[in-house]
This record gives sequence, C-alpha cells and structure tokens, in this order.
Amino acid sequence: MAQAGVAVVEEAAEVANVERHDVVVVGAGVSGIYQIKRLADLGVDAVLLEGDDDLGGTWYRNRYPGARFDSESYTYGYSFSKELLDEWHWKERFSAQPENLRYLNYVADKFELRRHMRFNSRVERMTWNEAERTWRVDLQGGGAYVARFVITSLGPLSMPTFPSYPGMDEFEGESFHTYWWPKESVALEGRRIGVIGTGATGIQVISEIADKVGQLTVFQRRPNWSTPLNNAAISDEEMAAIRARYDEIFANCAKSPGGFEHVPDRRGFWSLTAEERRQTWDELYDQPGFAILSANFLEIFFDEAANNEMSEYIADRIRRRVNDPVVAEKLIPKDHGFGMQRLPLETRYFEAYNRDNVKLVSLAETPIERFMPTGIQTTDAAYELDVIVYATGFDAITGGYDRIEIVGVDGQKLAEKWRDSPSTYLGVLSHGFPNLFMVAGPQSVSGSTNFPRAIETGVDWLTGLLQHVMNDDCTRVEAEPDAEEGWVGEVVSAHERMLFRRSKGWFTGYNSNVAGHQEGHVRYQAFFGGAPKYTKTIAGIAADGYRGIDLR
Ligand code: NA7
Repeated sequence: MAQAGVAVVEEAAEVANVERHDVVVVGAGVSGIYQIKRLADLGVDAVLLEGDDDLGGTWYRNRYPGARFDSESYTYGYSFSKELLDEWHWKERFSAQPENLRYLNYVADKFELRRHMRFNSRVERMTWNEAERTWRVDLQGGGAYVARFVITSLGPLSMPTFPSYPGMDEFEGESFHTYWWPKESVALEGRRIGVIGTGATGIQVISEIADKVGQLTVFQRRPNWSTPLNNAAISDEEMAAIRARYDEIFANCAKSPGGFEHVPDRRGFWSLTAEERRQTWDELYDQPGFAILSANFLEIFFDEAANNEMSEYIADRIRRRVNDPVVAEKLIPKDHGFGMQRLPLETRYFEAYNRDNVKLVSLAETPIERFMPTGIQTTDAAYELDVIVYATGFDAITGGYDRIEIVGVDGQKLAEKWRDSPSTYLGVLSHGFPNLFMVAGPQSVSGSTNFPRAIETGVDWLTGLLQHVMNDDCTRVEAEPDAEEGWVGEVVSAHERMLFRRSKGWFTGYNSNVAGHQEGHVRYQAFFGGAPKYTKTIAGIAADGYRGIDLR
C-alpha cells in the first residue's frame, strides 16, 4: 500500500517535471534561431532547447584563431528582415567568428527570441508516443518536454571527431579540438604548437597562427586543394551599395546551384583554347571566396580531363607560392582533383610553409606511431609540443542525430535506420518518425550549398507545412515510404553524376574516426542537384497538397 503511494507521488512529480508545448525546436544555431523566429511570429507555442550555455551553434563553438565565413558575409546573413538588413554593417567581406556571434546575438535580442530558448538543455532521447501522437524529449541530467512536433536544427558540423592514436591520453600539455577552442584566449606566443588536420579548419588556423607561435608543426594526412579567400574590409560606402542591392543579391543566390552570387561559366570548357581557360582562371584566382569553384566551368565537376587540367593549374599556383619544391609537392593533392572535396579557402596558407618556424610533417610518409607525454612520435622523429590542436573534423551531417537516441514507431531507432546511409523525404522527414521535422537535415541542400540561404528555404517550407497541418487539425505527419525511396533515388543519382563521388572527404559521408564508417562506402548525406532544383521540387510538392506526406 505504502509502496503504491510512493509510486503515485513519483508519477505526479514526473508529470509536474514535464513541460508541454506544441513544438520543441532543438538547437539554437543559425537554423534554430530563424525557426523559432518564424514560430514566434505565428504565435505557435514553441520552445527552443540548446545544449550549450548560449546561442550561436557553430559560431558559438568554433573560437579558434582564423575562424571565419567562406561565404560572402552579406550572403550569409539572414534575409528575412529589411530592418535587420538596413541596420547591420558587415565589416569584412568574410566576417570572423567574434563578429558572427555578435550578429546572431543581435538578431536574437532584436526579435526578443531569447525568451523562447532554454540553454544547458542537451537532448539525450526523443521517444514517439503513437497513442498520444506526441514526442517525449528527455534532457541529459533530467528534465523532459512533451510536444506534438519536434523540429531538429542540429547543425551539419556539430559532432567533432578525434583520431585515436596510442598514448593520446598521456600527453601532458594542452590539447583541444578546434570546435572546443577555449573561450579564454590560449597563449601561443613562443610556444610549440602541433596541428593535426589540414581541412578547411586546419588551413584557417595554421594560416592565422603561423607568425604568432614559437614553432608550428603541421601533421598532414592528406593535402587539400585550397585557394585564396581574398578577404577585404567593407567600407561604409560599400556597405551602403550592398544594402541597396540586397534584393538582387538574394535573388542571384537563389538562382545559383551553390547559393552564391557567383555564376557558373557556361561558355563550354572545350569551346575555349587552353590559353583562354588559363586567363579565366587567372582572374578567378584573384576573386573573392568560392568564385574559383562556383564561377568556374561546370565541366570541372563532371569531366575528368577538364578537372585534371584545372587541378594542374592550381598545382602550379602552389608551386609558385612555396619556396621549397619538396614541401610544395607534399602540399599538392595527388589522390583527388580540384573541387572534389570541400574547398578550403586560405589567406597566405602556402606562404606559412616558407617560414623557418613552420614544419610540415607528411603522415603519408612518416605516420604517427604514438603520443608521448611531451609530444608526438612519428616513424621518423619525436616532436616536442606544448599544445596539440585537433583540427580533425566532424561526424558530418548525421552525427548530431546519432548522438541523440531517437526512437520512432514500434521502437525503431533513427541511428539504426540510418546505419548504412540516411534515408529521408526531401531532407525534412523520415518514414517511421512522424511529426519529426529536420531543418537542414541530411539529404537536403544545406550541406552542399551556402548554408543560411538553404536554411531559410528549409525553415520557410517547413513552417508552411506546420501551418497547414495545424490549421487542418492534423495530428500525425509522416513521409510515405515510396516517396522517401524516390527522394533517396534522386539524391543518389545526383551524387553519382559528380566526379567527387570517388573522393574521401565528408561530402561522401566518410570519416575514418567514426566507428562503423568504411572507406569506399558512400553515405548519401546531401542533395547535390543544386539549390534551384531543390527549391523548385519542394515548392511543387507543397503546391500539390504535400504530395508524399501522409497527413492524418
Ligand atoms: P575536415 O575537412 O573533415 O578535415 C579534417 C582534417 O583532419 C583532414 O585533413 C583529415 O585528413 C584530418 N584527419 C582526420 N582524422 C585524422 C587522423 N586520424 N589522423 C590525422 N589526420 C586526420 O574538417 P574541417 O573541420 O577542417 O572542416 C569541416 C568543415 O567545417 C568544412 O568543410 C567547412 O564547411 C567548415 P584526411 O584529409 O581525411 O586524410
């Protein structure tokens, strides 16, 4: 009897601890901030849960020196508010992390979005309740929410990964992943720093700290193609001109496959002479951002001979910038062509290797044997280090989903369903997980294009669907299996058309540091058919009464 009484009291306490809302949004990065804004404007009862102690996602976390946009700042910012566009002054063409975080805070404060946010609320488990048609969302360390709908805005690069070398725990100096670069500044001057990884992040951090540290040792597993960012300050006059052009800027981004202002060169690679192509590339090399990729000939992505010629052009550029020809060759990728992995953009990266205090260690030639308390031992030498920086990347796109236990219809787990490769309808829904909507989810265009542009498209579409559903008193929204299969088919065929399908970078979903990933096995993580096609497809589906979605 007494025991039954205790159980009732516990149940009552449990009920009291559970907050109920119509919508729970998970993640207060660029996507979550816009999503909660749209819901707040519509007066939807929604709450946004964030695992960190503040908002900003990527721009809250990645505080490493050199962290900045690779997209032109004014194409990265939100487009939804004319007032915001008129007020905000981007100071640099490619704005750096502190400014980007300040921007996101400005947006949240301006639109009074913080009141919908709960920080230090990391979601551990989400469980679908078929009888109630609700999701129960459990937090790490206790606390729970129940909601009719959950919208995940988890970020495509929010799950950092570490290598596993013998003795890593024994290192006695400071060490951290770039994603968790300490908030308080790290002393670099005069110290011996080792950086592992030469992806977009490693290249930014190496370029920035090379002239500030005592000794910099770069541990490179595979080199990456990289081209100049060509950053510059934005003056008041330039900003005024940008403001006057915002409508045109966003319209241009919407028209381009990558979501940038750059327009692909459609003259036809083979219709020009080699000299004319070279002249084009000379101009593109000096242009800002991804112009060299997005304003290039489309053939370089599909035609091996075209790609080879382009790669040889960039290889020459590297040779011209690096004094030591042996070092230059080590910095030139031999296993993949230009643009076949996510292109890192750099500022005097190659010149860093001309400095006496910078040493490149090619792990292909001399692999790491083990970590020592004082540094790293390769097959060739022992490198004494004060700090080890892991710029070793992310369990991209699906990693944020895998770390939450998401349990759908009949106890099916999302991580199980996606074990080999994700499967979604439009990157928004996944069959067996009703009422769970993903912003910038796997197999949307977000991972393959200018991120915020695709986010706004995704959030707007999803909010339209939610409005439709709520107005119709619909309580269950699920992707139909056939429709999902059809979309995955489109994702696969767009991927198969690209030359990069054979590359190893995170575009193909492979990360050597994630258990279960196998080299050569593609995880179809993003839709590479381009932003305009994606936008047209999802708009058509909405106009067709949300074809492929079972609304009950
Ligand atoms: P990336 O692009 O995945 O790069 C990770 C780097 O770390 C890359 O050079 C890897 O070499 C290297 N790496 C990974 N694991 C190891 C191990 N075990 N040993 C040695 N080196 C390793 O991540 P980033 O953070 O640079 O960029 C991610 C995205 O952030 C980027 O695309 C932008 O969108 C922003 P590998 O090339 O795999 O041989």
